[in-house]
Amino acid sequence: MDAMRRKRRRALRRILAEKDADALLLTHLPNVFYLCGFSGSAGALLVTAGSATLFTDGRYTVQARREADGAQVRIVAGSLARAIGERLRALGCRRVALEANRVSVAQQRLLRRAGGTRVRWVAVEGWVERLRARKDPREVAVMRRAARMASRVLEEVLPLVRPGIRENEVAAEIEYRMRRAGASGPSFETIVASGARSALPHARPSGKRLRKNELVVLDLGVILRHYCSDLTRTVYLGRAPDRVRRWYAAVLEAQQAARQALRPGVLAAEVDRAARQVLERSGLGRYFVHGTGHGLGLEVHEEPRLAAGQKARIEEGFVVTVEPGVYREGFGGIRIEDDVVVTARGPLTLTDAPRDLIEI
Ligand SMILES: [Mn+2]
Repeated sequence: MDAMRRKRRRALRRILAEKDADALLLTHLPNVFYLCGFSGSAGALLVTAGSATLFTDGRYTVQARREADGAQVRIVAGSLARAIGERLRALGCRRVALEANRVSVAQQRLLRRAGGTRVRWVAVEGWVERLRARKDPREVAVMRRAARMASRVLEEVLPLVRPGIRENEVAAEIEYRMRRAGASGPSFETIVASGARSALPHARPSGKRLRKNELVVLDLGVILRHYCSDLTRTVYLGRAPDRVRRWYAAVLEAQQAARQALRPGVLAAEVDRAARQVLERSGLGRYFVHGTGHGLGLEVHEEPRLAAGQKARIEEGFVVTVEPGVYREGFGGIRIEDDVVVTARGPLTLTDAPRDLIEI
C-alpha cells in the first residue's frame, strides 16, 4: 500500500469523525484517484472509518484490480447507485456525505432511492479538495517536470510563431509536441490568440493568420502522470511600440509582486491584491479582468483561487498559477503565467521559460 495515499485516507477519516459522518461517497474522479489511485473514467469510492470500496463497471475490471490501492473493488453490472445502497446498508451507515458540487439532481434521486430510509444524505463540499491543495514532495516533483515540459514545448514552437501561420496551426504544433515529449495530453484547450483576438482571455485558436505588428498570447499546459501544468507567454511580432512595452513591463512587475507574495500564512486575496495594486498604479487596473491565479494539480483549476475576497490561507505545498493580464478591446492582450509552489523558504517557480517580452 502506498504510504502517501494511506496518509490521505487517514486525513479524510479525521474529517469524517469531526463532521460526524459515517461515510463519504466520492464521485468526482480526481478525488477518487487521489485517495485510491484508480484512474478509470467511471466509478465511485465509498470511504468509511474502517473501509474503502471502489465501485466501477466491467470495462475496468483489470485496471481497477491493478490500480486500486487500499480499497476493495466492486465490479458492478447494472446500477452503481444500487450497489452503493446495498453496501451502505451492509455497513450500517446512517449519515452519509456526498459531494454537493459533483452530483446531479438525477444521481441524487437514484442514491436516495438506493440507500433507503435509514440513510441520511448530507451534502458537503471541498473535503478532499482541501487536502489536495497541499501537495506532497512526490507530487511537487511530478509537477515540476510537467511545468518544465510545457516550458520546453513553448520554446520549441516559438520559431514557428511568425507572420503567415494560422493560430490553429500553432496550437496543433504545440499539442503534437506535448505528446511527443511524453505528456498524456494538454491540460486544457491550448490558446493561441493574435492581434485583437488576444484581448479575449480565453480565445479559441481560429483560422486567423498571424500578422506583423500584432500581440500573440500563447497559453498551454500538459498533463504528465495525471498532474497539470499551465504556462502563458506573450509575443510581439515585430518591434514592440512604447505602449506595448509599458504594458508588458507593468504585467511583468505585477506577476513578480504576486509571486513574491506567495508565502505560507498569506490570504489568497492578498496575493491577488499584490498583482492588482501594481496594475492599478500603472492605470491598467480596469483592464485586468480576471483573478490572479488558481490552484493546480490533478485538475487545471482547483483550490485555492487567487482572487479578491478569497479568504483561503496559503500553505506550504500549495501549487498555484500566477497569471495577471491586461486586455483592451481592439488593441490586444498581454498575459504572463507561471506555476509556483509555496515553500517555507518562499515561493519557487516551477515553469522556467524566459519571461521577458519576446519580439519576433
Ligand atoms: Mn491558468
